[in-house]
Amino acid sequence: MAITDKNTKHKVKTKEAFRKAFIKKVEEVSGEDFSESTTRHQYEALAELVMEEITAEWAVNNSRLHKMEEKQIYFFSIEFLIGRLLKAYVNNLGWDTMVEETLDELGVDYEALQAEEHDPALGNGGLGRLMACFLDSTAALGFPGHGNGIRYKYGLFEQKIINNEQVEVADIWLKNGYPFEIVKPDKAVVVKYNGDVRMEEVNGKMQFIHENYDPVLAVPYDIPVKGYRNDTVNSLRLWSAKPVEDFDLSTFNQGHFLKAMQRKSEAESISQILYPSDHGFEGKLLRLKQEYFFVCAGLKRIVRRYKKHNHGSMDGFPDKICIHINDTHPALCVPELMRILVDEEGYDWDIAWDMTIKSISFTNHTVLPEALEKWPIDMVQKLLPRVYQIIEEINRRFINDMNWFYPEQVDRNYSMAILKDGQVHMAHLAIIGSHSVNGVAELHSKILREETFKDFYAVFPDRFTSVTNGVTQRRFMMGSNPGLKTLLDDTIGTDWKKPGNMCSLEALLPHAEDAAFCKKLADIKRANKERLAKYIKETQGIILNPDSIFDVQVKRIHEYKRQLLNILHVILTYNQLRSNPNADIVPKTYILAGKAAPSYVYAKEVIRLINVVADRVNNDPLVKDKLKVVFVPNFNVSVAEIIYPAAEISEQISTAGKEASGTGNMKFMMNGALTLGTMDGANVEIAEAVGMDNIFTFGLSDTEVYNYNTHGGYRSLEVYESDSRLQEILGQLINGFFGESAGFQMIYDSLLLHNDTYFVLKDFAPYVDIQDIASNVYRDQKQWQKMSAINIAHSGIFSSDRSIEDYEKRVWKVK
Ligand code: T68
Repeated sequence: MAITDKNTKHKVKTKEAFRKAFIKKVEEVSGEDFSESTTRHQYEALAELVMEEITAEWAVNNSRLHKMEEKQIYFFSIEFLIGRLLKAYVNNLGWDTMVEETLDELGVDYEALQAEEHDPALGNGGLGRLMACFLDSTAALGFPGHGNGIRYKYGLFEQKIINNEQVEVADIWLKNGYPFEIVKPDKAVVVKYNGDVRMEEVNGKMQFIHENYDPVLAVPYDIPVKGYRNDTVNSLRLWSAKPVEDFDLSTFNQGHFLKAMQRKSEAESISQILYPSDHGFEGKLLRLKQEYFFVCAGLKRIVRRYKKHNHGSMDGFPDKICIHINDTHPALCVPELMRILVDEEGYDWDIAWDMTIKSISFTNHTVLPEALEKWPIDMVQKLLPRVYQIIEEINRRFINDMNWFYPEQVDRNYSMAILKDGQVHMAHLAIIGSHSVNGVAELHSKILREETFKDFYAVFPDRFTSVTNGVTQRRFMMGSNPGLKTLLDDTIGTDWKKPGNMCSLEALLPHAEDAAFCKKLADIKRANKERLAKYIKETQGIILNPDSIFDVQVKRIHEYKRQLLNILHVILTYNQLRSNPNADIVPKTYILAGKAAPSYVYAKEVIRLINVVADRVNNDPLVKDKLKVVFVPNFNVSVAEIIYPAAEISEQISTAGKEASGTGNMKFMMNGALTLGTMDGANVEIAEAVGMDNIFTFGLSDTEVYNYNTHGGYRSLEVYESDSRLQEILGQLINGFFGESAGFQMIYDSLLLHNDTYFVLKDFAPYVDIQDIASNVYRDQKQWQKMSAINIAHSGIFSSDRSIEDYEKRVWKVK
């Protein structure tokens, strides 16, 4: 039942109709009178009403899309970190005021109702969250764009902090069901692993027959992606793995019950877990199965749909379909599409290759060598025998062409091979098989061109482009910071909220000088800080001082992101306060959060250090209200939505050249926090947008880091020996200062014995200086609020609407 008025095409969204429908639905889902209903029932009821409304629109959309009038974009990604959806749907439907008022009148706590939704953690961090922002923007702009990924049974682990250490707990996100997906068993497809490939001549043509394979069923679950107040509803399709038959009956009948069950669980294991590492390549067979799983299943459905529309032919496919691969995890799209075109559709190799390249585009998300995917050749060959043959042929032709065009460069040509050193180099496969390769910020794209993929850039200069990341303001500002949204509406009107129009926030600039406006901005920040303080008090029992600066670093824990630099500075401040408790410092609260990959021992040590320092500092009566440190456990999308609006300083302090873009930096900026960071990733573009007077930058440049790394010349010990502050702090890491059992030898050694790979000590003094400068500016609240307003005013280019428009113009050319 959609809440519709039968006389008009459009839905009636009167409060009265909604109120009636809501009460009725609550009674249906609970089987009780409304007055007896629980928050859970109310959540389920609202979710159902929302879905009924959206699915009606979805059906209309899907039949339009099936006509293939427009070019369609498919995002292939191993992660989609979508976050809670209920409120986003309500807002995108334009139901927000109606729902808020009605629930309020009915005495229903809307916040508590939303908290009933288990936050789906189907991604690690930036890469997966970017996909979710892109889906939101694609729909908001009215483009037909869909996601294709895996429906993991267990999302990213829940992080608990026990005895100051990270403990991982399974995330059973589906335990109470998930109301926003529709399972489509009739659209399931078979994915084939292992087996043998045989050649056979049929009608004078060679055919490749894949036999004796292990089949796995891929079952699609579709989640609607509703555009902001428009009639677009796209789809996020997540695939779940099932055995083709629930039991292998023949095995079962022969009395091998355990064996039959084993087959079942082997199949299901493919979509069981999300790999919890965001920057390390493990090379596990199960991961390779996952990669082929969603690639094969996704392409099958897209091809089937296209052929249905195109009278059974794949001709013209690249004019109607864009396959966008999010990092290299879906790079098997290249040989798989070739396999379909050549083996199944009978195209000549060259034509198929041309179609494949025209269809596929590739985004790279990191330059860290340890994250680059390289699969052992024998593993790929065994698991995917036919796909591997195709990779071999792609590689053979590529090297042949290279040697033909560049006969004098055989070494370089070989270095670009897909197959070398016994491995399949997935980035090479992705570059060779795409018409477009992009980095995610200007600096990152420059590093790709000049360092990481320099040889490819020399050969395919036109293939390389750059699209700076963006984030959806609808979730990370309008949704999570309603106070700010209203202030902006009241100050400059509501046009800035139209999709694709966030740059009109620049109209705010003249108001940055206006004391009354700045006062309101400060009041909103204050309220958001109190909201976060309340959350932290309730969940952790720590009491924060809302008059202190809220200095925030929230992101995955990684050496290159340098949470260590942050905490060393905290220890310095603590030492200063211990020697002079009356020092005139601006009170400060350091808030950190983030998960470490379970196998990343060093990152877990950093988490332990932060928590140990927090314990010590927060319980020392000497520091009073001047210094607090909080590590917020289990950072995820919903926690993030409370933290960003409350932040005043956004810590973006990665070693220059290492953070491809960062997207948290953008979320902070739109909420009025000032960036304190290195000239890395998109920080560079934030600095350009706001001007150097409105950002706090410090530290080595990417070129300086590069030069040290290539020519040497950095000795961390020298820095240590010349800075007594560092001597004291590093001493405290190992001399029992933080308690007998709280030594941090591993961290100490990395900084001094192993020459500090990420230049923490080198950047320490400039970091301390810039922190002091920021604190001093904060004393001048007028100045601070002005800078904050300027940051908000220039944040429009960091909307993912802008990113999608750039992709549209530079890569997909949908229009
Ligand atoms: C991030 N990468 C970048 N990777 O680090 C960040 N990796 O700078 C950028 O803003 C963001 O991508 C979006 O472009 C990741 O988040 C992963 O999560 C990841 C996951 C699995 C394997 C490798």
